[in-house]
Amino acid sequence: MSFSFIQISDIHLGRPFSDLSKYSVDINLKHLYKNAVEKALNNAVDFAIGKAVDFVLICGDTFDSNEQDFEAKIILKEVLNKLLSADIKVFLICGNHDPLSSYNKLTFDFDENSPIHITGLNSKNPAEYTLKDKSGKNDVIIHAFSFENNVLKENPVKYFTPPQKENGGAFHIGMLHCDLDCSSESPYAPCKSAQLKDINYNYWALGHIHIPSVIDDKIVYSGTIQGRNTKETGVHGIRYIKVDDNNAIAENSFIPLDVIRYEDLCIDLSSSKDITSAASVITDSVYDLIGNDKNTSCELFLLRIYLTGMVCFYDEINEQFFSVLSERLNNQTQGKICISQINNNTSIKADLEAIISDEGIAGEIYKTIQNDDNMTSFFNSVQNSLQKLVSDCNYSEEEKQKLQVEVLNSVKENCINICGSICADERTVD
Ligand SMILES: [Mn+2]
Repeated sequence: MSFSFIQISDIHLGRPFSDLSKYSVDINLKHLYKNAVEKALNNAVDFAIGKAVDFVLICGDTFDSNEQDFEAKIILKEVLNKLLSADIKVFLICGNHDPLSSYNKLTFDFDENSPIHITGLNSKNPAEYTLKDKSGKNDVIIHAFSFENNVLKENPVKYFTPPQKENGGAFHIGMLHCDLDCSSESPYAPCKSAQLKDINYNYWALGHIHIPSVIDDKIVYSGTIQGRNTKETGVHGIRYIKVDDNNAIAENSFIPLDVIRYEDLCIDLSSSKDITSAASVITDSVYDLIGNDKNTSCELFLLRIYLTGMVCFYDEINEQFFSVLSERLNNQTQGKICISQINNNTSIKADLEAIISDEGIAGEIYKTIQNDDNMTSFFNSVQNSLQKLVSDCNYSEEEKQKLQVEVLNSVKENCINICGSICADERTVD
């Protein structure tokens, strides 16, 4: 048979949005914040029902805390019931935020025959679920592992059984909430991707890492369904997987379903001649960013903008410029964009002729950095100080050369910049 499923993770029901005070956020949006996670989750349920998937995998941290709040429980129960009525099975593992010990059997009164499986609640942990197709043949085996408590310092891979001979024809899925390829000191189920590959399952549905990450086609973190802070920038959603008759993965797609999105936008203003053309460059970049999102689920973008490049209108990039631009973008998009303070990392464009003809410190610095011998010995002394670091990195000669060119170019650029500021100051004093 061919079948399909979705992978959801790190829903963190009950977790508030943070860092909001940094954005020019309209208080009327309170309702949106309150319901964004529930909306994203319902988007996932609608998607699953629309695609008539066979089952849904929920990979841990469904609740934000051991103390699941009442509303969070209601939301999950409603979602599970919707899937149940659509004849879609659900497999849920518990993560470090919502370990097994925090689940109450009375709250989730699904019996052993129910299509809702909370791993560890109705079965021993780790659990093995076998899904049969209509002919009664074993086709999918789900190996699921839950956190029993908030911390799991041991590597959980040993709890997973490799596919057995008699199940050779089945499609094996591992479900695990873990810290992959991290330090072995991690208190959140540290393990290695090579160990997962060795188990030889057809797919690993992982939870814990909030930024969606594909380790390879078969080992995937779907990421949190809805970003909740500035560390969780970028698009969020779920994974949709279709398996064909030959047990091959025919489709493995990321489906964006988030409602509010944090984004960092870095904009180079080097090519702008003046402040108004800089404003156009910024506006165009913002529209490009939100225009790239063909999916309509996202209702609000929270942007941090970083301006870079050398500009001759440095002094004009001020508070007034920021607030005018933020307000215009917010109005033009009917409130779809809120901007935090724009970070001005631009620098004054150096007037090279003024630097070259300068008879003071700026001219001296310029002459010094133009001398290759000076720069090589400068780099050597830096390299000597960082000897251990560079040798630890096992750089090849070619990579060291490349590093030298990059470092020296960046030093030169910054020096010229500083010289430009010195000359500009001298002019002002005149
Ligand atoms: Mn999490």
